[in-house]
Amino acid sequence: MISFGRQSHGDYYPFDGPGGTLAHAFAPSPGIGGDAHFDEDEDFTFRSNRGYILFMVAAHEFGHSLGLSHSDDAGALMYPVYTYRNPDTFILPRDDVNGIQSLYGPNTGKDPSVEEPLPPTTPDACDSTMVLDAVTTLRGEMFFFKDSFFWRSYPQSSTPQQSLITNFWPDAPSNIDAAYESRSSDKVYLFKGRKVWAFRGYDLVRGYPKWLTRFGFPRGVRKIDAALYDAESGKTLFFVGSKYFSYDEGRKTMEWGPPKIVDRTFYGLNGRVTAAVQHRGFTYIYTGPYIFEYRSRTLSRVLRNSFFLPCSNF
Ligand SMILES: [Ca+2]
Ligand SMILES: [Ca+2]
Ligand SMILES: [Zn+2]
Ligand SMILES: [Zn+2]
Repeated sequence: MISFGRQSHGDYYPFDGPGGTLAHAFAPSPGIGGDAHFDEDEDFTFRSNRGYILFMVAAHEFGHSLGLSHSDDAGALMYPVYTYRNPDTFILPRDDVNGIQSLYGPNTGKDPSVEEPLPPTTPDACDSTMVLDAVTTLRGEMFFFKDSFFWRSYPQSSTPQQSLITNFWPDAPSNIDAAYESRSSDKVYLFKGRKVWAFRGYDLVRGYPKWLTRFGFPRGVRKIDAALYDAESGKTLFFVGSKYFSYDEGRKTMEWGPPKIVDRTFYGLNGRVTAAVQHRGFTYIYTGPYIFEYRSRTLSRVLRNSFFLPCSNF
């Protein structure tokens, strides 16, 4: 039985008004088992990122109705925190597929001629070959992007927290190319292809996304590999292939002249830049799963992803 109710609605689990609990469902058993109840006081929506998408909430609850409990995989449908996701492109994640198949077995009636999308997996910090999409600071924290996710590292905690990008910025793209924080304007910029998004706090800045050309890139630049705000010079470096462009944050103009060669500035770097960030006076240039640490343009050591993102499975 599927129903909507508010406050006390006939079981021992009254709802709590707007926010808080969105719905609940009972594990398989006789009587109330399998039933799903939705809080009538919530703003459920079909597609909008204001309010809660009923499809996502219902899919989670029916997981409970079928016997699944919560997952600690931040990408799972059965993760206990509601996150905005586009229901048109949602594919049941691997963790939930594994969960439901552990109860009911795999689908034996599959039509082999129909190609089904692969269940997405959540990036794992224990994967030593993982290549991050982008890294940035944001109001004293560090953000590490990969696919639809980021890890957020709080200064007061040693274990970075993983969540979906849309959990923080519902309007943001996934699989971004680059990111950086402009401290002077208190904005964070996310880059994907020829577009750039700017956020202040959780909010998309009015007028965004904009085209890359807004920064003064030549037309031939179709995407950037990484972005780095350099506190010393007040410039943002945009890495494209073996070169980089410098953007003056104060004057809001791209530096005149041809782009510079990356490894003439960052000696010792031996691969394409994949991400970059400054933190506590050091510059960290990522190339694949390696991090090159520089202090005033001098290479001090080569680290691995695990330096900031320790593997916490054991
Ligand atoms: Ca509620
Ligand atoms: Ca990148
Ligand atoms: Zn109920
Ligand atoms: Zn739940």
